[in-house]
Amino acid sequence: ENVKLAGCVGWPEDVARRYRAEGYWTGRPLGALLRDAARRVPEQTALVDGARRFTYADVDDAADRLASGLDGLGIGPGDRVLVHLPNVAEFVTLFFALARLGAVPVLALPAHRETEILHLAELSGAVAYVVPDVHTGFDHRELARTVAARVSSVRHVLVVGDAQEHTPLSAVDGPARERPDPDPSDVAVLLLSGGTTGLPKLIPRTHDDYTYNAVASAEVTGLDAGTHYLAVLPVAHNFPLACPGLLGTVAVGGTVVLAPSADPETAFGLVAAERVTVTALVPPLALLWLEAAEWVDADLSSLEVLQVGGARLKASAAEQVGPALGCRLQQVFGMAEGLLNYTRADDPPEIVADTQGRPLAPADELRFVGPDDEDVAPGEVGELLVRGPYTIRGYYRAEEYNRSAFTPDGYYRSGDLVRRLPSGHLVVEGRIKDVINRGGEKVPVEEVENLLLTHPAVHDVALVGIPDESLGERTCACVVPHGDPPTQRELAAHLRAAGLAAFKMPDRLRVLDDLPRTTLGKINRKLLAEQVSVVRTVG
Ligand code: J2J
Repeated sequence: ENVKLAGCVGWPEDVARRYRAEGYWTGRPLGALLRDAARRVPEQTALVDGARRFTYADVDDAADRLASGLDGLGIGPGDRVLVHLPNVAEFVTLFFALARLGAVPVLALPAHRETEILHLAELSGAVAYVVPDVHTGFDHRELARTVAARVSSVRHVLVVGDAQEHTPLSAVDGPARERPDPDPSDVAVLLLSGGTTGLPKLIPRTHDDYTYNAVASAEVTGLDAGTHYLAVLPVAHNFPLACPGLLGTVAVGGTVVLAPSADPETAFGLVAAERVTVTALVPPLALLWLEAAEWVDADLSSLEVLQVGGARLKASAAEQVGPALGCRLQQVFGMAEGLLNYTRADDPPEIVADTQGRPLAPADELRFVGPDDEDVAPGEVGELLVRGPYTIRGYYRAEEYNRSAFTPDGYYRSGDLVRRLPSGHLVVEGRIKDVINRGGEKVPVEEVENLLLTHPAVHDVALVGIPDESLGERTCACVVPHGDPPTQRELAAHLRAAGLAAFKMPDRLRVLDDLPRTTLGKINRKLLAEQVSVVRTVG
């Protein structure tokens, strides 16, 4: 057992030895990425957040001081800290401060609300909850009150900005000093799974595996000290955090520019002003950028690489990226559980347009299986199973779920239906897991259904994905009513009152007399999705 945080599943000892011997795991903790850059290029701009600019020396010092301050609050190795911050500089200092302490950030998304946050706080046993004061009109201090009152492990609420009765993060301070490095095989971060059935799961990533993830990704994406990476997506997500994202950029001593919002006008302004070279988008945003490039007057000539991932990008959109934005497209098929696939700079154009890339590491082991868990014929579509040097062997504190989410020999069952071309590139064809991929935002079907069932007018419900031009798919709640059918507005209000993230609100409502079932009595989701996807023409 090489992971000391209780509730985690480590790699078998012989496998771990091999990953070290083959150079995947170098023993470098995440905190060292920043430290090394601060030594090499102390005066280089590390971080831009609005009018605030920080050199590597600044961020390094701020992280050390914050680490001491957190230490002073009694936060130490192995403690979980629930981080619920948007793209602000404090996210970066806090992330590295925790890395240096050996404490473990739990990375919630800005869109998450009470339902998700309470679940994450309880599941992780977080000792602290870190929030902005008000973000996009939502007062996080109020939510923090609820969390502190309801989750007994939470001893500290730290606020970026006006803290009211809570502790301002800026007051958490102490002398900058070097500390002993955490063990590189320790858990460094708990990411959220977008890919699982039921409530969100926590993904334990170690220093060794996540450092490899960021450094190797920086290499395939071609980052170097001249990189200006624009973080458009929330940096709490694996893609902009470490694929190569923020951590990959720090690893090469480049500059990270934090975008306060993802809309093209804001982002294009930052691209022009900061001479941005690389950014990462989900497909709906990429489509928006392609359109906006025609009417927003901004100099995008610095852009070299646009990464697109999180959901399938249409080939027609992929082909437009070069001509419209004047940069190279990199498709990314990734998952917070580990495996990353990238198209490469020297791939032929049709591979870049038509595939979701190929695995990052030569040691990534992929299988494509049918319902019987047998390998499908080469080139056929099967469920993608994976294990490798940066793919987890188990979710955090999920012993029972892990038995079905992983094979006995340690492969992660991705739930994605994928085929592999002779070149090794992958094409994502669909999925078998109960998650709706709403333009890269993952909607866990069961979680939403269970909340909908608590509405008095809902007798039975199924949430299904229906095709959508820009999002790829959107959600439709198929409701069998109890008495008068509820309206979509009532259902949304009900879910909002329960504190569910806005992206999980059903986009559509269909009222039905009953739900189609399989012979085993389970809801026939496939048939249901087909039924409600049919555009009804009025005769
Ligand atoms: C189709 N489906 C895709 C793609 C992810 C980089 C990029 C994305 C994520 C991510 C990530 C897809 N085409 N190009 O962590 O580092 C779907 C699959 C996958 C699930 C994982 C990264 N790229 N997907 O999206 O953990 O279904 O990670 O299993 O949020 O998104 O979701 P998530």
